[in-house]
Parts: sequence; C-alpha cells; structure tokens
Amino acid sequence: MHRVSKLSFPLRPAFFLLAPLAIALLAACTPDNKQSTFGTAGPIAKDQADLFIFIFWIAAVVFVMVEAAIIYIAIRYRRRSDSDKLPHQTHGNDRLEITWTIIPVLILAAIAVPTLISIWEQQNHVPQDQGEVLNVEAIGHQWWFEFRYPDQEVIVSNELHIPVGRPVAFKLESQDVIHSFWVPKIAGKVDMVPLNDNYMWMIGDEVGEYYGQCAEFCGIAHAHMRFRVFVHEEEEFQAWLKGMHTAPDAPAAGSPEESGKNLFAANCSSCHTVDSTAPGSYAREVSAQQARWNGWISDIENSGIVSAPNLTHFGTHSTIGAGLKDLNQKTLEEWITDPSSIKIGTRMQKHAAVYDTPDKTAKLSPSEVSDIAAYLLSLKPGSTPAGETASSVGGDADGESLFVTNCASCHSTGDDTIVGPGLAGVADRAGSRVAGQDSDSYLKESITNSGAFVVDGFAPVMPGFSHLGTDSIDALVTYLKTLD
Ligand code: HEC
Ligand code: HEC
Ligand SMILES: [Cu+2]
Repeated sequence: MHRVSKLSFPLRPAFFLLAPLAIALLAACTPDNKQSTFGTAGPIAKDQADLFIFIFWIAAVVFVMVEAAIIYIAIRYRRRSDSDKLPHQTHGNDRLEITWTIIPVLILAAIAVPTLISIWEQQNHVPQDQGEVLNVEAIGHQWWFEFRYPDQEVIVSNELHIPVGRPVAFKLESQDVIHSFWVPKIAGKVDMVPLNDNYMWMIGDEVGEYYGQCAEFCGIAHAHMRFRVFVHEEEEFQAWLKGMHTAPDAPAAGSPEESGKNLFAANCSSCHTVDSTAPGSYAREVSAQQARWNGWISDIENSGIVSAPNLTHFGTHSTIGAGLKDLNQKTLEEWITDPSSIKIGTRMQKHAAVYDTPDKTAKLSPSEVSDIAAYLLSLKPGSTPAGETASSVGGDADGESLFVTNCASCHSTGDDTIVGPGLAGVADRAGSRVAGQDSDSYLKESITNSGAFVVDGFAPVMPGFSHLGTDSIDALVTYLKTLD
C-alpha cells in the first residue's frame, strides 16, 4: 500500500512566515493607502474599482464552486481498498463537455461587456458637459515627469495642478523609453510611449493631494519615478496659474539667495530653467528642452546637458526627486551635494559638470550648496504684477552680470569647454568664422540667432537670446570682447 510521503518542508514555520507577509501585502489595499486603488477620488478610478469588484466576485464564486467540487470528488471517490478497479469513465460525454464550454463563455461574456464599454468610454470620451476641458501634455523622462499646459502656457515638473470637478484631457508622451502614467486614486494607467502619443482623461472629484507613479519598468530609478497631483478649488487653481505667470522678487543684494542665484546660473542653468513666467517663455522652454535633449543624443556618454525639470517657482513645490521626499532646505542640500543620496541613477549626477569629481559629489562648498538651496526655495510668485518681465533679464545691461545669468552655465570665460566652447579670445576668432562677417556682427548673430553658424565639434544646442533686447545684447558683445 502506498503512503503519502512527508512534505519536504515543515508546514507550520512556513505558515508563520508567510501569514504576516500576506497581511502586510494586503494592508497596501486599505482604502486609506495613498497608492491604493480603493477609496477612489475620481469617476475613472471609481469605474475601474467597481469593475474590479464585479470581476472579483465572479472569480470568487467560481473559485469556491470549483474548489468545493474538487474537495468533494477527492473525498467521495478516493481509493478505498487495494482493488485496482477503475471508476466509471466519462470521456466523450457530449452533454458534460458542452456544459463546461458554455458556462465559461457566459462568464467571460459577462466580464467582457462592461470591460469593453469602460475601455471605450475612458479612452474616447472626454466629457464635454462637465465644465471647460483642461488640456495637459504629460511627458515621461528617465526618471521624472514634465507637465505642459499648452493653452495657459505653463510648464511644471513632477507636481501637477488641476481644478476639482473639471475634465482634464491628457496627451501622453515619452522622450526616452516607455513609461506609464498612473494616479491610482483618480485614474490610470496608460503607457507613455516614445513617438506614439496616447490619450486619456480624468476628473478629480475631491480637493486634495494625490500620489502618482510610473507603472512601467523604465530603468534603474523606475520605482523612484513618482509625482503628485494637487486637486484645487477652481479659484485656487486660477490663482496658481496666475502665480506661474508672476516673476519672483529679485533677491536682496548681499543675501544668500543672491549668491545662490549666481551659483545656480553658473552651475545649473544649462539644464534647468527658473524663469518661465514672462510671455514667450513657454515656447522658449519647449525649444530649449528639445535642444538639451538633442545635445544629449549627440553625445550620450559625455554630454554636459540633458532635458531636465523646469524649476520655475520651485519654492512652491512640496517634494523633491520626482515626488520622493518632502522638499525643505535639508533635503535640497542633500540633493545638490549628492543626488544619489536621495535617488540613484539620475542623469543630473551623471552629466552635470559640477559632479565631475572622484566621488561624484558636487564641487561646491557647504555654504555654496546652502545658498543655492536658499535661492531655489525663495522662488515663488513675487509682488511684480503678472506679465512684467523679471528683472534678471536685461535691465541695467551690465554685460558681465548678463553673462553670468544667461551664459556661464555653458561657457567658461577661459579655455575650458563646458557645454559650449570657452570664450577666451573669442573676439579674435570671431572675425574669421564666417566669410564677409566682421567680429561684432558674428558675435551678435551668435547670441540672437545661434543656429546660423555652429562651431565644429559642438552640438547645436545654444538657445537664441534675442528676447534679451538690443541694449543687453550690445552689452554682452562688449563684454565678450574683453575676454582674452
Ligand atoms: C546635466 C543637466 C543638469 C544640470 C547641469 C543640473 N541638473 Fe538638476 N536635474 C537634472 C535632471 C535630469 C533632473 C531629474 C532627476 C531625476 O529625478 O531623475 C534634475 C533634478 C533636479 C532637481 C529636482 C527637481 C524635482 O522636482 O524633483 C533639483 C532641485 C535640481 N535638479 C537642482 C539642480 C541644481 C541646484 C543644479 C546645479 C548645482 C543642477 N540641478 C544641475 C539635470 C541637471
Ligand atoms: C545651453 C548652453 C549654452 C548657453 C546657455 C549659451 N551658449 Fe553659446 N554656445 C553653446 C554651444 C554648444 C556653442 C557651440 C555650437 C554653436 O556654435 O552653436 C556656442 C557658441 C557660442 C559662440 C560662438 C563661439 C565661437 O567660438 O565661435 C558665442 C559667441 C556664444 N556661444 C555666446 C554665448 C552667449 C553670449 C551666451 C549667453 C547670452 C551663450 N552663448 C549661451 C552653448 C550655449
Ligand atoms: Cu518611468
């Protein structure tokens, strides 16, 4: 007589090990959990959760019935003696086979109908009768999110702001690999695919702060690629939009913020924009971002630039590292000193010249780091009325300070290459760059229409600066001619 051999692992310890694990995993489903798809706050997430519950109960009934039948049959027809007589065989029983084909077909049909209706509605029907539709372009980057509001000409990174109860129509794009856009409590999830735009919409039903997460494995920092969604009362949302068009106040002379501003211009502004508040800055940022990306593509290993989060009014943000940590002086200092202490794998640390050190931490003293952090935290809508340009652009037309603010992140005043060529002696070579063009007009054209002539061995990533105005450009040319 055969005996069931003993299990090769001890059952009881396994149970004590696995039970707490299962409970811990299930805890993630509590409706209060920020990333749980239960406890929804928008119609799309709600429909999806309802559909899930509906399918869950069908599956639960099927599970119980099948398990019950298995247990019943195993006991009822178990081997009772040493007799080798086979039980009655049912192979080829038409009635049984038709029955167990039809039942699953009916079950699958019951699941397919509401599923297909939901998919169709959610993809194709941005509701037109629930207030004005807000258009947003969401772009996935390794490893952060960019949000563009084309109609309002606003760009933000990692923190999306939307009005409560109004439909938001998304165009989803990716600049590099496949990412996926997911706001568990409000809507989701749809892939962000390079060169193939996807569309989705959502409505936030309740004012509040919600978590977003990239839901498609996209490289080393995938799990750290998050974002926040702030759902505002309409009035608050309009105030936020207005703030995004209001320049910050200039830092007080001699303050840490002022020192931070200059350090930022010299070390960080080749990748990050901080002044997208003035009219025209939206289009400029879109093309600057593309140029940074082209610069990276043209030299993936050594490029000094790469598309990066827009830091306009960064002081109003509540998170850092794409939704990873709360934003404050301390976390910001940690990030600037050594981004991987907060998030591994950032392109910032890999490409920014300021991290070109043996241990990959910033070439900045603790007080310089602190000044930059203070400056970034001070970036908030100021008292300048919307529409007026920031004082950092042009103004007193001092060539050197214009250079520090606008050019120093890509150009050294010596021979070193940062992103562009070092500008020592540029006036001497300027006269012989383009046949028939003298030094002054070459320098002027380099600044206003930078694509007209591209220096050999460099990527065409320098943005145009005609928005600075004639006086500032003349001052810059005068300053460049002093460099030797
Ligand atoms: C080579 C381009 C590059 C340079 C130069 C650069 N950064 Fe970044 N920065 C990035 C990229 C890319 C990210 C996104 C990193 C991520 O989340 O994966 C980023 C992210 C950030 C963030 C976080 C934004 C957010 O919402 O999470 C801050 C703050 C920041 N950078 C500050 C700085 C400062 C300060 C400097 C200068 C000391 C600097 N950066 C220089 C590319 C750059
Ligand atoms: C995003 C980086 C970046 C910024 C910011 C930038 N440049 Fe450039 N610049 C470059 C690159 C790259 C080149 C070389 C390729 C080319 O000619 O376009 C260049 C070329 C030049 C040249 C031609 C140099 C030569 O040897 O012929 C001049 C002059 C110049 N830049 C001046 C400026 C001035 C002035 C500013 C600020 C108002 C500025 N650049 C801002 C990247 C930048
Ligand atoms: Cu991703």
